[in-house]
Amino acid sequence: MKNEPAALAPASSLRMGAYWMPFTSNRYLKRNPRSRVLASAQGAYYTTTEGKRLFDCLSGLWCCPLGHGHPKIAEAVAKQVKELDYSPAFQMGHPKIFSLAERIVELAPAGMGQVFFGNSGSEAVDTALKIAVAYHRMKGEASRTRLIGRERGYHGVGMGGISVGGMSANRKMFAPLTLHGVDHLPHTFDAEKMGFSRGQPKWGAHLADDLERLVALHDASTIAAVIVEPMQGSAGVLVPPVGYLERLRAICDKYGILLIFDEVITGFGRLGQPFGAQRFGVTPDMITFAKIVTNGVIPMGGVIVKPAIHDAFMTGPDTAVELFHGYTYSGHPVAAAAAHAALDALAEEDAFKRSRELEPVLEQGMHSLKGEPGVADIRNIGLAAAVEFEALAGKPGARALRVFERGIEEGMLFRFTGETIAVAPPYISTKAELETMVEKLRVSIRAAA
Ligand code: PXG
Ligand code: PLP
Repeated sequence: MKNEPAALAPASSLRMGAYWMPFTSNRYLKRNPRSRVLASAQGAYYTTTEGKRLFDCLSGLWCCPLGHGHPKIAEAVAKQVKELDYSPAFQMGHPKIFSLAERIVELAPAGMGQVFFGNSGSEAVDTALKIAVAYHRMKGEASRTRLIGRERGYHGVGMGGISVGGMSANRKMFAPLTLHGVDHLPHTFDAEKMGFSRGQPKWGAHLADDLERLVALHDASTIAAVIVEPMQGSAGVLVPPVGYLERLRAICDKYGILLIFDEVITGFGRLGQPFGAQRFGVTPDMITFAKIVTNGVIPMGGVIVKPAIHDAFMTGPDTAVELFHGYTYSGHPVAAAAAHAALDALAEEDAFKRSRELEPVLEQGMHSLKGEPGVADIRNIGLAAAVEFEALAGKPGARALRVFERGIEEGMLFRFTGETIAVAPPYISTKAELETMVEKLRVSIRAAA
């Protein structure tokens, strides 16, 4: 294969001490590095430094659904580096970023108007929260500062993102740094009411009414925005109950609260439509995105806003800066070139349709794991699914780790966190590859019992 390095040095030969790895059990991995270092990738497969081939069950970290080494994206990036490698982000632009913003607005649900760019989902989220608070101030409602997130939500690791996020491990260490005036809606998962749901659970729309409780408690005049993932990805594919997002939208409208959909995972086809907003038929006021916009090849993220939000800032003398926010690499030309090529490929390969076609294959396969040892729940929507386990007695998280490790032996790179295994395979997967993935997961679950 053309992307294979000439000679593979096994991971055990690497000096690993200097690299502090993110969201990783550093000591365990560095003691057991075999099959944990990736040397190359092509299509839907990685190759480890030991030469083991692994099917990419989570599309990287949810970001590479067109497969690795995509020739058109690689070519676009190489060309861009030679043509215009960097362009100052402030007070200057370059052609590809204007046209990219236009393309993203076209893909988004009707009614969105402008795009602000950053480099990651975390930056996108912090940007959206800042815009929300500043927007209300521009409109003469400076008292609207409160932000509402949701339990089990993941909104990246910025100070804003961990504040509205709802994963306790990501917050407790940093509690003194989290924002004041943040509250959380309850998460929507209930094993008794919706265990082993396929797609959207029928039960749970009423959980959105908790927003009414928060409005009564804090008063609408203090609330700027509600931010939720349409489908909670990191928490292990928690799917919104039928009617839930509609109800959140209605309550936000009633009280003038902005609704932000964090679509860092659900954007660009993971749920079979360009955005989760279209899949669920609910249009928020802002959408955050990242990941798939470049197929994961170059970092990029951003926020899509309604024109009314953008226009609220366009006041005062036209020589004044309207929004005091931005990153050195906002709208980076190489990221923009990668994004154009990724959007071209998504269209040319009819990728959203492909995602929809594979959804029932994944659903059928994953739910066939019901009854395997320790399986407590299975959930799915779009091309994403998760299996949640009962913990092994006295060893929280150990079962999912064992499944993950056995998966590698079986040629599968699963994603494990806590007691769950998540999969979000590439759109380019074949039906047979998804069926093999499920059978290897079954073998791994049995081996971990
Ligand atoms: N919002 C959402 C909804 C996300 O899923 C972020 C923000 C942050 O994006 P960045 O680019 O700053 O990481 C995310 C990221 C996993 C996993 O395995 C999920 C994410 C990242 C890494 C792993 O579930 N989501
Ligand atoms: N820290 C320092 C000292 C800087 O000068 C800058 C940007 O100029 C930043 C942080 C922010 O970096 P970035 O724009 O890449 O987010």
